[in-house]
Amino acid sequence: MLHLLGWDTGFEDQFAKYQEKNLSPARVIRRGNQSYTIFDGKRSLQAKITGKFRHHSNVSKDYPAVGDWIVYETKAHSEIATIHAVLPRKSYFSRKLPISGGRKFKKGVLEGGSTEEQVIAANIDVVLIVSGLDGNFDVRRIERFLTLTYNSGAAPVIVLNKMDLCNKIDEYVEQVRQIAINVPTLVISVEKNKNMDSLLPYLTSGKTIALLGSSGVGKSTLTNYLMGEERQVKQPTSKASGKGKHTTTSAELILHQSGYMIIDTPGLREVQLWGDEEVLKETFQDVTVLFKRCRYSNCRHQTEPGCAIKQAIEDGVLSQSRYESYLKQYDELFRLNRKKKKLDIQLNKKLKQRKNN
Ligand SMILES: Nc1nc2c(ncn2[C@@H]2O[C@H](COP(=O)(O)OP(=O)(O)OP(=O)(O)O)[C@@H](O)[C@H]2O)c(=O)[nH]1
Ligand SMILES: [Zn+2]
Repeated sequence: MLHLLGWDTGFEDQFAKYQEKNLSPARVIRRGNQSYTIFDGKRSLQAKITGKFRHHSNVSKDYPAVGDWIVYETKAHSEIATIHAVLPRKSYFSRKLPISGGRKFKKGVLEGGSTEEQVIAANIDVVLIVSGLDGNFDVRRIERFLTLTYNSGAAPVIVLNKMDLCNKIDEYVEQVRQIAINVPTLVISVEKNKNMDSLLPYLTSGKTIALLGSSGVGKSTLTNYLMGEERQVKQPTSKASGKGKHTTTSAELILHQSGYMIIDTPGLREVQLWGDEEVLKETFQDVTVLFKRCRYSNCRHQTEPGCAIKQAIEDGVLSQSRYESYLKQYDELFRLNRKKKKLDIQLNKKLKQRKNN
């Protein structure tokens, strides 16, 4: 049963030393506020980490994330479990979490504040990098998601969606091929149900899939197409509320009846944001370094005297198109950040509601 959840000989070896202690392996399918929902292939349990675990975990990266294989203990007939360990990850996506204040935008770059790495999803085999073939097609963005995916340890597949809206498909596919020579590239339309079978080779039993891509490319549409109603998991009865029957909640690791899994968490959906932060800082250094040379610290680089940007463009040191490309990404980042704030507010509301239940 476990192998259907992605259990393999690698995890088996890692687990050997716990087996003697009467502990069992399970996979994290949801991360709650104070607890985790874990699934062992037969049933789901609510699990908390032990005090000892907390004591030995120095950084948030050590804590369980959705997709992790954990080692747990439970009493007979109990639906509550304690997590003793997290097995080493095959792959993971993480984000840098601000742990102290002072992080803010300064002249278009994020500066200051300390950050800590938090794992947002683990043990993903295949990442579908979804991109639209409509007006938003951007090969640089695909390149960024490729880098993120390679860094995670998962294998990328590029999914070009909305083929129904495109009459330059060959041209776009060629652009993708040039930045991703050996990466499988699929051309589909979820909405028009075109070429959907091309996904099948990657949706195999025991494999864990995740979707990455910018806003509006069709990630939700594709996830719903693949998973439909399969999100719901039975939740054990809450002792506090004493409700007599199982309640349901939505899993963040969703098991398809044919045997593959999709990880879909708000955190993973926002991976694009951190990618963009990094891009602004790293790839536009030639632009951002100029901001510091403008005469006025609040220079808007339009008609202000002593503007280093204007000067650089006049001198041919900075090209107009390069600067515009920076502005475009800067706008996008702010748009996404506003969206992220909204998401955070919604998430906090949900957490509060859950606490009150
Ligand atoms: N024409 C066309 N539209 C599509 C296709 N797939 C999805 N869409 C539409 O694209 C829009 C955005 O799709 P979503 O699935 O919400 O995109 P998303 O990537 O989840 O976006 P976020 O939730 O913002 O991250 C919706 O209006 C979909 O109906 C397609 O194959 N063709
Ligand atoms: Zn300026």
